[in-house]
Amino acid sequence: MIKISESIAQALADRKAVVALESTVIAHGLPYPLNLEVAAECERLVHDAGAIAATIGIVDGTPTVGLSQTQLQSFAQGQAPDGSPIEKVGWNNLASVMMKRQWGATTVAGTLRIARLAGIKVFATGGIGGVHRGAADTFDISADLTALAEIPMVCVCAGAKAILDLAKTLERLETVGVPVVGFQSPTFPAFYSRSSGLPVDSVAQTADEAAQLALHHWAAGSTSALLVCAPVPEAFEIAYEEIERATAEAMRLAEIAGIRGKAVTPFLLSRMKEITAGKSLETNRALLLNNAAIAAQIAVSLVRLR
Ligand code: PSU
Ligand code: MN
Repeated sequence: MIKISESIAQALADRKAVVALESTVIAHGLPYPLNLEVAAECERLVHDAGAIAATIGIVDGTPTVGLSQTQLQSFAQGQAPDGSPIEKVGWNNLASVMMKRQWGATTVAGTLRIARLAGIKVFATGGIGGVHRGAADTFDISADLTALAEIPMVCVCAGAKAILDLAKTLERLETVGVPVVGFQSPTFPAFYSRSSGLPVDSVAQTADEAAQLALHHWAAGSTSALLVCAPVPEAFEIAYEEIERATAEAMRLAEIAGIRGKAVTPFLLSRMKEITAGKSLETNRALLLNNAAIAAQIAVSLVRLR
């Protein structure tokens, strides 16, 4: 039912380090051609750290682990070869995209599901989805949290996207039993900024420590993910107050435009880009690369420690 590229299948059979990467950030999170460059750079950084990169998406209805260069090109341009748009795929529409033989970019939730089917243990993204601001009225809570609750995977991120309610997102993660681990950080990062000021459950100073935490988490009977949160490198940080102002403005525009459901996150990210005059893109790129490199180190540690 899923297609795994030859080199990734071989790496998994040989119990080598593999890192899963998502495709929604490519198709719906970043503009072309920056998205294509970032996708390639993430894969290269994973390889440089001694692991195999597996970028995941739905190609012509088939969940595909290890997208080819030409497939990545289609995702980056947001269009299947026949010109139809590339769907954003979570848990609610995975089956229909498969059945209708469409192309789909997988979110954190969608990617984790396929990565588990492939037997991958480590995944990297930018920021996870979570509890949206105003969720008390809209009930908008990302399926990423459901996925993290159910799938045993090390998920490396720069916290949850800053457009969310971070305190409520942390509460949900606690409720579903996902350990939130700061990577060399005592606080939960706020995506564009290094700290939200909110405490994490524990701190890992090294990739080995993060891998050890994951092994203990699963040995203790848990079947959920471990969320490893790495702050964006300092040189690319945007001040928290600046991001708060931009977020408020982006949310105001979303309200006026009547944006709902799965269109909310891509809409807000692209308004953030305009409001910050492109600065948010540079930061998004930097944190994606940082997370991919850390995930690869953790994957290598996991293989060695097992
Ligand atoms: N991180 C980024 N950019 C993104 C996303 C994450 O730096 O575009 C995507 C992820 O695929 C995540 C999704 O799963 O946004 C969350 O969307 P929603 O809030 O609609 O569940
Ligand atoms: Mn949502």
